[in-house]
Amino acid sequence: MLLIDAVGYTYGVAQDSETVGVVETRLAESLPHAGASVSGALAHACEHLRSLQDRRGWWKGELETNVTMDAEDLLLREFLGIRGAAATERSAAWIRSQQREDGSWSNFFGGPGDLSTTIEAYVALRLAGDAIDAPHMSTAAAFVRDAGGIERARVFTHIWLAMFSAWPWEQVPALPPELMLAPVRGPLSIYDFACWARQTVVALTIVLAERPCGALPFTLDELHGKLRWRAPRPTSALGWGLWLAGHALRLYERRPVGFVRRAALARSERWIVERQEADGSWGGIQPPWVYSLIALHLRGYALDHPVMRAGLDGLERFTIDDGVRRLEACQSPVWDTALAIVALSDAGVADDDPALVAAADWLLDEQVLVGGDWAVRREGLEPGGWAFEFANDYYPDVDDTAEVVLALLRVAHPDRERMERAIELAIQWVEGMQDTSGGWGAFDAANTKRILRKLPFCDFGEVIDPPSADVTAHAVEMLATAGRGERTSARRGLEWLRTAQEADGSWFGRWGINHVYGTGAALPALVAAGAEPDEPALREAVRWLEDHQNPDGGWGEDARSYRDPKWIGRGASTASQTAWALLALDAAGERSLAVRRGVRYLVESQRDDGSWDEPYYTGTGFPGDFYINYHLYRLLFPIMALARCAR
Ligand code: R04
Repeated sequence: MLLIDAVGYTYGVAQDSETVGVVETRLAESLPHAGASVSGALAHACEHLRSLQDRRGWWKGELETNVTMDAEDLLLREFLGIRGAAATERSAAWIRSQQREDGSWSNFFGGPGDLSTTIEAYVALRLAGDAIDAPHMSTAAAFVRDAGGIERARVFTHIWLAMFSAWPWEQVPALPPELMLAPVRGPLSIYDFACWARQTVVALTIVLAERPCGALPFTLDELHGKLRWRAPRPTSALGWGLWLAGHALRLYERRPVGFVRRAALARSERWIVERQEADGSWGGIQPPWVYSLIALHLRGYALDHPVMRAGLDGLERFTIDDGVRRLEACQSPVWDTALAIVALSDAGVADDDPALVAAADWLLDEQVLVGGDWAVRREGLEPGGWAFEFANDYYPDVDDTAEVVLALLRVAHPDRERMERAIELAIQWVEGMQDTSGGWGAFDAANTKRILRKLPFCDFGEVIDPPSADVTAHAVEMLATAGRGERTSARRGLEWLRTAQEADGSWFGRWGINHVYGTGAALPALVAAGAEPDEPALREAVRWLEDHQNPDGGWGEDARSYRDPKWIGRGASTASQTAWALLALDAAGERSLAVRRGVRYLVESQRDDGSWDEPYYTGTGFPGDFYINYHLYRLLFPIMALARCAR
C-alpha cells in the first residue's frame, strides 16, 4: 500500500511481502558490484565530511526547527524597539518560503499545519508589512479561524500576543514569581522543572507579573475563532485539584503581598543574570534566551546594559543570513564533533589522523569543569561533563558526555595523560548523574515529577527530564566501551534498558524520531554491555526492524508517531533513520537480506557530493511538539552504518 503525504512524497506503509519481493529483484538486477560501490560511497562520504570540519577542529551542521523562532525574533525586536527594516524583510522572506499550500505553517517538513506556529508566522508577516488581503495572508487567516482561532493557541503564543495587548493577560494561566521562593526540597520548586523549562519559567514569571502592554500597528480581528476561550477543563481528581489551586493563584494574583512579590522578582532577576553564558545566551536555546531578555528589560535593564548587549549580540551568532534570515534554536557543535569522530573512525581513519586529533583537542577544551543547575540534585558530585554547544556550561548533559567519551576513546592524542584524566572525570560525572531507577535523563538527575505535565501553564513541550532509553543506552555503551561494563552503574543501566523495551520489541526514541532511533541506540549498547545477539530481546528488536523496512530498502519514521501509534516505525525512508536501523542490525550480528537492502538504499540514494538529501526531520526536541532537522545527521550516521556493515 502506498500513501501520498501532505507534500506529495510517496512511500510504502504496509509491508506487503509481494511488493518487497518485486522491488528486491529489481534492485538486485540494477546493482552489479555492491561491494565496490559501498566502499566508494563510504570514501566519498568521508571526504565530504572532512571538508566540513572547521579549522579549529569542530564540526557543526545547521540546526533547523520551525518558523516560531523567526516570528518570535521579529516580535522580540518590535518589543524592544530595535526591529530593523532590512532584517525584517529577510526574515519575512524565510517565513513566506516555509508556508504550506493550505496557508498554514507546520513544525516539521511534511507535517500538518500547526495553529500556534501559523498564528505567530502570520503576526510576524503583518509586522513585516504583508497586507491582510494578500492571498497568502487570507489563506493563513482562514486556516487559523478553521482551527479554532487565537482562542485555541498554546500558552506561549497567548503570552506573545498579550505582550502586545492582543490577548488578555487574565486569560494566561497563572505562574507566580513566588515559585522562586519555594524551597529546593519542598513539594514544588523550580528545580523540579527540566532545565529548559526551568529557564523559560523563571523568565516568564517576571513577564507575567509585569504584564507589559505594548501595541501592534494593526488588530488581529481576522484570527478569532467561533468559540470563546475557556480555561482547560480538568479530567481527573488530580486535575481538579490543580484547577482549584490555579483559581486560588488567580485570586492571589489580584492582590499579591507586596514585599513577598518584590523579593521574588528580585530573586528571579538575580537567578537569570547569574546564568547568562559566555556567549550571551541562556542555556544556548532560543526560548529562555528571548524571554530572559524581555524579563530583564522589564526589570529596567536598558538595551546598552552589558547583560542585554551580550544577549542581543549573541543572538546574531545564532542567525544564518544567506539572503534569507533564519535563527537556529540552538547549535550542536559538541554533539556533531563527537559523532564525526566516531563516524570517521568507523570508516577506518587512523586514530592519529590530524583531523581526529584536532577534533579531540577542541573537545578536551570544551569539557565543563564548573558546577551548574545539575548540582542542585547531586550535591558533592564533581563536574566533568560536556554540553551540547560552544558555551552552555551551566547545562552539560549525559548524552553529549557519553558520546564525547566514546569519541575520545577512538583517538590517539599526544597528551595521553590529559585524555585519561578527562575521560575519568567524565565517567564519574555520568555515574553520579544516574537516576535511582538505573536509567539516565539528559540534563538532570531525579527530575521526574510527572504532575508538572498537568499544569495548565505547561501545554507545550516536555517539562521534565526523566530517564530515557536513548540517553541510557548511550551511557551504558560508553561505560562498557570504557571498560566499566562490570560496574554496578553499567549493570543497573543495562537492566533499566531491558525493562524499557516495548512489547513490540522496539525502544522509544526521546531525542530522535522515534522507535527507529531508540532501537538504533539500544542494540549497540546492549551488545557492548555483553548481551548475546541470539537472546530473545535482541531477536524481537531485529524482527521489529525487519517488519518496518520500506519497500525501497530504507527505514523512515514520521514525527507523527509520537501522537499517533499508527505511524510508529512508518514513514518515508531517510538516510539517518536507515542508518540507525542498520547500526542496530549490525550490532545484533545480522548480515541478512534486510541489511543488504538497507545498505543498497544508502548507496543508491547518495548525492553526487557524497552526502544525502534529508528534508525530513529526524531529531526530537519534545515528543509531539518540537522537532529538529540536524543537518549533519544525513552524513554522520550513514558513514557509521556503511562502515560497520561493510566490515
Ligand atoms: C541529540 C542529543 C540530545 N541531547 C542533547 C540535547 C540537546 C538539545 O536539547 C534541546 C534543544 C532544544 N531546542 N529548543 C528547545 C530545546 C530544548 C532542549 C526548547 C526549549 C524550551 C522551549 C522550546 C524549545 F533540551 Br519552551 C532546539 C540530549
